[in-house]
Amino acid sequence: MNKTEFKQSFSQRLAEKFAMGVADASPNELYQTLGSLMTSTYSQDWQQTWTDYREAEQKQVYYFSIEFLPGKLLKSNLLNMGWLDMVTEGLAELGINLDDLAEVEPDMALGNGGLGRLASCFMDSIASMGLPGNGNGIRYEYGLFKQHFVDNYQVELPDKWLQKGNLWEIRKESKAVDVRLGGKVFMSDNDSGNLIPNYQGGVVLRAVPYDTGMVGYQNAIVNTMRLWSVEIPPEEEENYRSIEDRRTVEDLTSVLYPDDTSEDGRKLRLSQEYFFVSAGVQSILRYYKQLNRSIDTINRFIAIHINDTHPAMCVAEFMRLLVDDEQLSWERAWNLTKEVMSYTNHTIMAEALEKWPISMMGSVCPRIYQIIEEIDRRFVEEMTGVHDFDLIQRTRIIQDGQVHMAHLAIIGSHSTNGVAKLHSDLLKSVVLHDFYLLYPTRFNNKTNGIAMRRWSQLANPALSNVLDKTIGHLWREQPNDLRLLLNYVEDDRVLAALAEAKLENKKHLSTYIHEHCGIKVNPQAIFDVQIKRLHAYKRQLLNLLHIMKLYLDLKENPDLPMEPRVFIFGAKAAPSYHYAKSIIKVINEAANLINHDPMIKDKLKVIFLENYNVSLAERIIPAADVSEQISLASKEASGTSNMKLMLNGAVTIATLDGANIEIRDAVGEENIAIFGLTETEVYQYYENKNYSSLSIYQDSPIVQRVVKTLIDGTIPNIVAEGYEIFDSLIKYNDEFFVLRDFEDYCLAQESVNKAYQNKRHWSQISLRNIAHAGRFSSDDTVQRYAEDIWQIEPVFAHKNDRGVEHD
Ligand code: Z57
Repeated sequence: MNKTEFKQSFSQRLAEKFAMGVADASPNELYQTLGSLMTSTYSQDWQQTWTDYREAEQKQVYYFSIEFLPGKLLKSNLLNMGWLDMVTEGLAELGINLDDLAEVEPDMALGNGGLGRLASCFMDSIASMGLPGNGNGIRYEYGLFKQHFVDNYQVELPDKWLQKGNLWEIRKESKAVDVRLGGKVFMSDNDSGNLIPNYQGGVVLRAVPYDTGMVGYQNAIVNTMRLWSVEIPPEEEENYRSIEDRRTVEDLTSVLYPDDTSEDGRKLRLSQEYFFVSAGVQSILRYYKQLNRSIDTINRFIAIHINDTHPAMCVAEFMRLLVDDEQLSWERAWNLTKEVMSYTNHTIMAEALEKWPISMMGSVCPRIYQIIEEIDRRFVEEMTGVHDFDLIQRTRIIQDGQVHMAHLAIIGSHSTNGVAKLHSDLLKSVVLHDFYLLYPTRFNNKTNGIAMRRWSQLANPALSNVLDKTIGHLWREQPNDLRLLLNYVEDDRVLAALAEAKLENKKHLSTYIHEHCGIKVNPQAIFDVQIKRLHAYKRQLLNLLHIMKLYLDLKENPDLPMEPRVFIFGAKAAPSYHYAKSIIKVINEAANLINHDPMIKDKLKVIFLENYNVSLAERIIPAADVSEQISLASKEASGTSNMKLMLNGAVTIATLDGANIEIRDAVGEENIAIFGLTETEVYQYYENKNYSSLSIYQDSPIVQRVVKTLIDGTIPNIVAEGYEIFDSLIKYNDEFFVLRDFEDYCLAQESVNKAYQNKRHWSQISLRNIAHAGRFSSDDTVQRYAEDIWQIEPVFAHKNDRGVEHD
């Protein structure tokens, strides 16, 4: 399609859909029109992709994730279709600004943070690499809550993202499957003498899939993200007389659990997990049976990936279908299951390692619980005599009346990976050490990555233009080509152009800040950004304490030589996470104090932007000068905003945690500000049990002075929160060693302040960060999963192989 044809089709589609001309249409009507033109265009490729995979009988991966966080799809689909420039220009000629249309698309926020966003970066990359892969998840009626501040407290509002419809999804009623929940199960022999389950009571629910096309980058591949929604099967309608009965069913896929990292054990969550696992695995088996291949070769055609432990019941559900329905022997089924399954661990935080009471699992999915018992029994039997008793007891699935989901995932799969080098090493040496002794070859690392095109081309056109003019446009397809930038590290014109692009982005963000917070910030100031979920281990508190130090220093000496700084926060707290909400309140009150103190002027501003989400990230990241990655070493499995900020030229202040270490290795010591305890030192404190925040507090006047601002009235309106946080630091011995790292952090901050004084030097550091960011492309990450874990190949390679064979 060319521009003229596009303009014609667009006007025609608008007339057909809304009986309107361009002049009368609202941005939403224009958005709906453009979207429908896009979906009806790529649907041919989508259908062809299904057919190609099926006809080539290609091995496919199914990525099971309880969260997906795609954000907006309009521009990224346009880019991947190869339509972005044509549509931008065509619409402009019709008097329409594409950005106004993009604005009305609701963020698809079916995830909390890093884990869900990673799943969506992977979906983009899997399609873009031409890999046969599908997402499998839940179509929540409500996405992650919208965050508002009222009286500087977080308030949560529902996210009704589906209210105006969702033009990217297709409801596929014909592909629905039934999922059984609750009731009891008894095993008995059937006529042919096989053991079969008999179900009594419980409910049968219908899982209806909604498919969203995952458009590959200019390769005519469209993969599928399949999200399941619950319905009452028509033939069961009579059993649901009351509104409450119906509501109990609808609740199942109604809301996303708003916890990040910590798990709150609720029956509804367990039911959600079984629902999307069972629906997904059943539909995979239905597909496989259409191929008319022996069930014994299913491992050559299907890979199932378990993203964190939430879908770990895939192991048992797959066993159930092979043993109960396909009547395979346990041993044959078990070997196939292990070959099909693989698992990624995303955290070492103990509270996130899911465990379910056996009574609850027995009542939600009784047959699955039976199967897990049998897996556990056979595991103990197999290991007895080979390994010592205590090791077996520590690694078995069922312990102390609980089902350990990580144990199930590791035992029932052929691969367990962490998400950054340090994290994967810690899994082997500490967190999952016992399992490493049992299965050393199953453990591997896959450092996370990011969807380069979204986080550079789409989010940062100003920088992209500079890159095109400097190193050509190949970096857009080959992120490693960003290294060519290093040739220009002494080129004043390039350095100035990079600084100019950054300033432009900072001006845009300043406008947004003014519109949303009523505060004017100076675009020349250092924009210092910490954007991530609010969590004690991520230590937003450390950032705040340093801000209070600067504030006190400035009050004492208003002429302090200091580059003006704008500290920018974006963070949601889980609604039930009291401490995290207190941190938000305190940062907001400190911001209010500092921003309105006439003595401080432009030197220091603190901005906490409401409702941090994917779209807001796309505004903030291109405008960042400094990236705050300050978790306590060992606690952040990887982090991914660290990669996005680096790609956009921000300079990182970091602890040696997660992927920060790999960022340092990439850019070199001189181009990153490292501070704080190492993971080894942290573990030494644990071993020796000799951390004392009180002695640090008592020995350091500066720590004392800053910590006291929490309780001495310096920060107004925070009596309860101030004491709560003060106590966490002093009375409860500072679980995340904030005070221990404080002074070192201040030094790192001072080095950043110094570096910024020399603009040319700063631009050089920034350039080196951009130049080395290519290695964090999720295209490469999924390629490594494809080769090492899933054993899948791009569809093109397959086609080529065939072509060569037949010639
Ligand atoms: C989540 O977003 C992450 C881990 C979890 O266990 C849960 Br639950 C949610 C995050 C990690 O905290 C990040 O460090 C990591 O980068 C991200 O997952 C993707 O791997």
